[in-house]
Amino acid sequence: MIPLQQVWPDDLAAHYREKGYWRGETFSDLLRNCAADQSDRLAVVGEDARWTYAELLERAETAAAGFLALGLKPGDRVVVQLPNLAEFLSVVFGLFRAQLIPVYALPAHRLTEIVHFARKSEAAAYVIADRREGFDYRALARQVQAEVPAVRDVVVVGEAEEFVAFDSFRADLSLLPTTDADPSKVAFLQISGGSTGLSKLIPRTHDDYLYSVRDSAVISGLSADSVYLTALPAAHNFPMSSPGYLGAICVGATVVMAPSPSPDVCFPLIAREGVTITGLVPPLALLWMQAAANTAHDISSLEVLLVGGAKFLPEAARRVRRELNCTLQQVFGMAEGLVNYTRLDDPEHLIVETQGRPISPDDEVRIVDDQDVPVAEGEIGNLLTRGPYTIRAYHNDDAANARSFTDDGFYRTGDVVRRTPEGYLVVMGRATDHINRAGEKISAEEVEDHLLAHPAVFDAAVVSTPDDYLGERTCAFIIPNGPAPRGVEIKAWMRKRDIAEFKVPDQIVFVEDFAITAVGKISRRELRAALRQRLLGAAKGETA
Ligand code: OOB
Repeated sequence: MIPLQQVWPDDLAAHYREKGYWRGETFSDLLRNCAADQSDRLAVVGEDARWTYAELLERAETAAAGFLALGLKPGDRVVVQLPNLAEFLSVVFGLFRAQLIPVYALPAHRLTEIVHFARKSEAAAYVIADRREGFDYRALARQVQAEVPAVRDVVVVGEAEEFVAFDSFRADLSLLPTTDADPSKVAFLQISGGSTGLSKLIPRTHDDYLYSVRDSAVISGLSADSVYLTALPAAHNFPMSSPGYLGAICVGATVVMAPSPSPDVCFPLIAREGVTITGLVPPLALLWMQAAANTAHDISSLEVLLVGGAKFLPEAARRVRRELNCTLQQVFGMAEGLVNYTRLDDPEHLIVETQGRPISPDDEVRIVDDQDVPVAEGEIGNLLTRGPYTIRAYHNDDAANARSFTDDGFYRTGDVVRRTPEGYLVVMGRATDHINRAGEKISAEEVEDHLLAHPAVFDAAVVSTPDDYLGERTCAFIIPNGPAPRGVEIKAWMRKRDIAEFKVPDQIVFVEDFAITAVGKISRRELRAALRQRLLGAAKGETA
């Protein structure tokens, strides 16, 4: 098995420890300490669950024993693909307790993605829910096991059929490791948005991640009286740690798991549970503002709304206080590390017009031109960063690492930003070819690869186009092999490729050629940029 690692230079690691960023605490310590201090307080509310901290700890220990009883060994990787259930927390804290490594997949992922995660992480097990939104994850698990037999165990929250029922786990605590995990070691693998091809795996350590979580909780004003609503998919880095349900657990607050982020589901939960804080991507924030105008539910307990994952335009940001009667906190983060927040007491113009400033005084931010030369202060450039919770490498991916990190360890975020005189970042755009569709990052290259497998497709280039609601949507330019099929046929065919639905192009445009007249070789990036320009000025007639 390829070892998991995340290594910072010794001098920096020593500095991060000395500053108290890295405290030598593990995820298991976090829950154990919280349960010791707040045992009777409500920790988590799910569809049919209301667990105190003591109960969450007990369930996590039972889960840990159950996973180990299957024969899994500390260090084994386990793909977790669960919707927002209370069990999400007992499963992942169980895995942490057993020193197993969660690999976080989204409920929207399908066979192609799960097989990739399982292979790349060398997973030994897969945790799913039985069925959700009309989709049967057990059928998916059968296909995954057929393709990746190393995924020996499938554990199901709900009706297990031939698999192992999570409910059947018994608390044989003698199976639990007696020594603690090493807090400087990798605790879990997060999935990258992916700008080139398939998602990369992001190894995060206990030390680095818990630092970002603890300080996020302070920056977002969480206390034991807070109630955090997990509205976005719990596997995503934003609701996990910015400040997210882990931030809430850090301070002994209550976490409410919402099965869907829609106002229909979330407003009654806010009213019933007295939710004080949540996080949304921009399109959902727009939807919530619209719905708040004529809801019968009392959502006045909401104090803070975090918005991030994609650019929240100032015009929309300005409406939050008035229409939702709460404080907006913009968050610009990435699963690889760096997270920026506007502060709750910032002046209105910073909250509305910027994406915040870094968590840590030791987050190093460089804004450079395409030759990596720093631009003048206030100018627009590419954002590079390193710091106490930003990774130095992806797991097992030399090519991506060579591309994504500078020689002195800065992560190339791919984002184009400028810094205000106050030191706040404004996201201006992006240098890499991914599409940010309502916060879901889609790799142009990955979608093009799928399209090229279609017999009627000679060549394909996928670009983003602006969308009032989603922020961006995908448009695929296709040169057909002969007579052009209909766009809807291509979309239907894409859906059969067992990929997440959000990767199916929103729009398809057939063209005879890419009309690139420049002599010599043109990069895919230049090609996409040229096509995007053409689309922006194009007639609508030829689109499907
Ligand atoms: C969050 O994480 P990822 O890994 O899904 O995506 C990171 C990318 C950033 O590099 C940037 O391109 C974009 O998402 N992004 C934003 C943004 N927040 C993220 N672009 C403009 N404005 C923003 N506020 O998306 C994520 C992780 C932690 C907290 C929040 C978001």
